[in-house]
Amino acid sequence: MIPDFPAPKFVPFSFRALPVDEQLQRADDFFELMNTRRTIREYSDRPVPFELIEKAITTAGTAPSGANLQPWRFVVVRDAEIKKKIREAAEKEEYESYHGRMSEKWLRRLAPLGTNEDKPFLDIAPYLIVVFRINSFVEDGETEPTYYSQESVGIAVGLLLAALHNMGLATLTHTPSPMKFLQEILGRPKNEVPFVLIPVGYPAPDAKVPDIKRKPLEEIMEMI
Ligand code: IYR
Repeated sequence: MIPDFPAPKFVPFSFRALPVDEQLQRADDFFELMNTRRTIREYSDRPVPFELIEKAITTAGTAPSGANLQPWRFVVVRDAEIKKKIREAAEKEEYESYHGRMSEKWLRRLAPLGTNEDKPFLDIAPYLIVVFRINSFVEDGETEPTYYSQESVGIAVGLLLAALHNMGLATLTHTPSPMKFLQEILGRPKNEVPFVLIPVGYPAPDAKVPDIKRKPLEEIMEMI
């Protein structure tokens, strides 16, 4: 090992082994919970306690990450004016996407979901969580890259969605393309790359979701 590298430091890990029947029960309960999650595109403006958002982001921050660099930033937007700016900019990009940038194959795949360039959820949902991926950082005057940041941030977003769903909140993973306007509107530095925009709130009382199915286990798992 190179002499001036930091020495690893270990602490005991406290592990509580669960009886198998409790493992099975928890496995069922968690699946049942997650199986009720749906992407929601119609929101109520009913306010959401901010503590819930903080707890969800704290949970997302438990995700594993490359070299433990935790290359994520969660920008929470509650301000109505900023939400409106984001909606306008997103709808402008989405108009271009739906009217020429997306291929016919892509549009055909989206047709069953009923999406289009109108994004009312961007100013109706009480919060937008804009997730940024930190691709480099400066320490002691030196620029360093982060590692596996796509994977790391993807995992953190998965935990965030699960945490919010567990709290009884609805979410949508929205990826307006290109997303550079988010960096500008939210005043983020260049090393923070927009990753996904997540409206959070309660579903509108009359919200509908597309009639789509999840692949069964046999289709997604291979046992060898
Ligand atoms: N970003 C666009 C288009 C879109 C793309 C995919 I892939 C989706 O699964 C859903 C939508 C939009 O948000 O409408």
